[in-house]
Amino acid sequence: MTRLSDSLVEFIGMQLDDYDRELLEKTGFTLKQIACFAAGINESEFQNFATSCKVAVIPITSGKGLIKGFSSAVRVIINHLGCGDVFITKKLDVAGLAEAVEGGAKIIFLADDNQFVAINLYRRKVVDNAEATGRGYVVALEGLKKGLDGESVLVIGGGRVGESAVCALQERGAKVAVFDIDQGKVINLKRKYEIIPEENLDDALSRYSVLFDASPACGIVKPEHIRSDTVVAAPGIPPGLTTEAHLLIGSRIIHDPLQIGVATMYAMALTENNPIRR
Ligand code: 2YJ
Repeated sequence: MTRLSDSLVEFIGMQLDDYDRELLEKTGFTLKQIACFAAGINESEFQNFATSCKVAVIPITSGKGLIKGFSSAVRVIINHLGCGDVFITKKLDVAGLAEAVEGGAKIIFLADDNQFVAINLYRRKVVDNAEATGRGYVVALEGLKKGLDGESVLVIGGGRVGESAVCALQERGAKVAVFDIDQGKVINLKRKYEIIPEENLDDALSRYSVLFDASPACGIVKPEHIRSDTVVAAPGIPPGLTTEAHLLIGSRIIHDPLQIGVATMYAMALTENNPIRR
């Protein structure tokens, strides 16, 4: 899993309105709508839950330590979705957790270098960023492509985000192929889902125009793979496109470091529903 960096998160708060406008132009959905669709709730239900729900973000120093701007980016994203009652704990780690609970938080957000979770303390529900990111980006891809039913989609990367995407893509009627440099991950996914395993990435990229890039590799999607109808959902950090491929694809790509994942975590943590699982 790629660790986020200060520079990736520092401007998220300042640019969130522009980000949301661009998302709407590309996908037809706002960030809130993407989160709600991914979590399986409607916007008014979301609003009802959100107004009565205090949220705390707890900075965590373990591993490589704090990422400057990470907690405030998470806070601003949740604020942007309509929750006015979000605070970052002044204390860190365990003391921060105690402060969050004593301060009446119903949902807490916390991340170390390996895992990023939202926990609804009242419902005893844990939402993992990887699962939420996969589900949120599938909704964004659906908007970008104007529907995924019957579409063939290549998922690059069979890790936690990739698996969540496979599951959500199949729920939306897509035919899903998976490539991972570690073919063992593809074999494991094939045991659980009806996927088409791909062994050669270059060859696969020449045949698919709907791509879900859940891999941390860069420079794998090249200009020759980009067709006029190619669309890409790229939650992986960095995105797998070369600079030239990125220029060619123009606005037919969704990529952000945190926004869709955090928004979807929040919506999933608020609701009682669990998205359909196998
Ligand atoms: O609290 C802090 O400032 C840090 N402990 C944040 C650590 C953030 N964690 C990561 O960057 C992980 N690799 C998970 C990020 C998942 C984003 N898709």
